[in-house]
Amino acid sequence: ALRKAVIAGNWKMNKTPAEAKELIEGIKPLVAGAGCDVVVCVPYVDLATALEATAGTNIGVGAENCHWEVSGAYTGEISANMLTAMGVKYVIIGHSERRTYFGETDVTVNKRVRAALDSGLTVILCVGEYLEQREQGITAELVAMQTKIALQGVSKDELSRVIIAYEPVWAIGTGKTATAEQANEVCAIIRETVKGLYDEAAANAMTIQYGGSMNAKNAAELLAQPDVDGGLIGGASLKPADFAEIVKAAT
Ligand code: 3PY
Repeated sequence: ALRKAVIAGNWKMNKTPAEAKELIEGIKPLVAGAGCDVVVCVPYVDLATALEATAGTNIGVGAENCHWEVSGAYTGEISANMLTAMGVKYVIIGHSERRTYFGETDVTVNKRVRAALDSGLTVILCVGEYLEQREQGITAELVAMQTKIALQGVSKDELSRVIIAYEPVWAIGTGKTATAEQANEVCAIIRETVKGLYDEAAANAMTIQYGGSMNAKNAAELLAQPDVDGGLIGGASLKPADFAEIVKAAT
């Protein structure tokens, strides 16, 4: 790949703090000295443990979502400022599970992206189509639209803190992976969209990950694609040896 890869684990709703510590201790020695950036995105309750366990290592810590207000009457929500105050550096925004099960829309995704950037976080912005949309032939338009709306009000300078993850929803947690060519095709469409919104330099500098059942077996082929700059890793990020294998494939 042309850009430095970013491999980020998305733990989803898995691991207690004690289990998080054990998992990170398992990952640490296996990814030390990695040639790509390594991130673990963990449940809110695991953040303190993850930050402590990764201190002084090459592993960055991220949350899996954040709210768009700084504070207020939003029972159950966590603000971006709360995350940066803890030392968290990354946040996933707009994962398809948030969009599908928790009613998030392109508009709320944009608000969260704005808040995250305002508070200094690096955003891992997820976009991707459902199977019906792919079959209907609207993947390119849909993913371009998701990207445009999510980046509304984001300046060119701020783009250095935006990573986009292309996650075809039909490949998430299903064991189905997009072929390397399919993944590259849509990552390239996202890059074209960024070029249209900003310019060629911004598009060339943008880290665009593939996500959706990336694992130790298929990572090398996906990561060898010119427009795939890393991965957002679901299930395989919960297994140190598999996660490390993916990190190695990205190096
Ligand atoms: C998956 O690999 O299933 C993911 O959703 C990664 O975010």
